[in-house]
Amino acid sequence: IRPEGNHTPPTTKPIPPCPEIPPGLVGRLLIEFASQMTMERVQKENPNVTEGGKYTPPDCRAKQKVAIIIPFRHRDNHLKYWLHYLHPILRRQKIDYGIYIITQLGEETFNRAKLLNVGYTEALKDAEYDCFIFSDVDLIPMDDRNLYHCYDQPRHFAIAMDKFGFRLPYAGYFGGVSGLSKKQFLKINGFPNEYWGWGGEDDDIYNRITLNGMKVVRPDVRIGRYRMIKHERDKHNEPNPQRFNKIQNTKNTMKRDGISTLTYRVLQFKKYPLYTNISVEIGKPP
Ligand code: UD2
Ligand code: MN
Repeated sequence: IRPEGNHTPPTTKPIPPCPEIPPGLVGRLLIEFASQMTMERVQKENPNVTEGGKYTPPDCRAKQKVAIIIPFRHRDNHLKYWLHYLHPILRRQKIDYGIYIITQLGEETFNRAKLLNVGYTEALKDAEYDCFIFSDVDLIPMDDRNLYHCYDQPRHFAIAMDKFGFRLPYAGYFGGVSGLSKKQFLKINGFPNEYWGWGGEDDDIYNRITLNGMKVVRPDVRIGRYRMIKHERDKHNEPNPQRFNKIQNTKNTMKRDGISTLTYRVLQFKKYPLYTNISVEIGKPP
């Protein structure tokens, strides 16, 4: 029995900064899409993810707060796999993060880059993010050493995809998964809003980066490996015939088309257990 009146004050140990290289990583991962996936299962696997798809490492202080932005329409099956694989990876990486699904409402032509601009803007209304990672819903990293945070220069993560034979398809490729700090994103006036349909928007973003005196950094090709869930080209996302012409003009268009001129309407902002969904009207091609 402890003598009364001998109270030790509760010790609130300050938590240390997260280590540069998280100790719990496992390296190469087995990624497959054959087994059935359900949202219930993914929820059970990830009890410590909080409302809206947020997570903060319990045992260390992360340097950055990361918003992960996914452009989306009619890909529910892919989203289940993405959440199933990514939540545990991000947790092992000791990332302080939130997941934002940006759903384009209606059946007008898809516009990936504009949805990403919306994601940037809306995530910042939700919390004070420092870093923005833009990911396709169908891309899963095959190695957890590919750390989902921001770097000194804009980062391209998805450099070695199965569909391209695990190689960079061309030197200026910037598709799939990329990451920019708030400062880097604002320096390029965000992403273009005027690429409707498939293709070119990633090249325009690459041009914005180099034209503004930055350079793209990438992980080692052995680490930046990805699997893409096999799919057909979606309806209402036909290849944009203007893309070849448009990417020649980034220098002129980037000042007048970007985050500074973004307009849209949010119709739903809803926090689910494993992600936040933001459904938006973004208009249609002129
Ligand atoms: C490539 C690039 C992608 C983008 C695109 C051209 C890879 C792996 N990725 O993807 O980053 O540059 O070409 O625009 O090379 N989406 C929907 N619903 C739709 C249409 C698209 O959710 O109806 C989203 C979804 O997150 C998808 C992404 O947009 O992953 C890119 O579209 P995609 O997967 O059809 O294009 P893909 O694989 O050729
Ligand atoms: Mn795809």
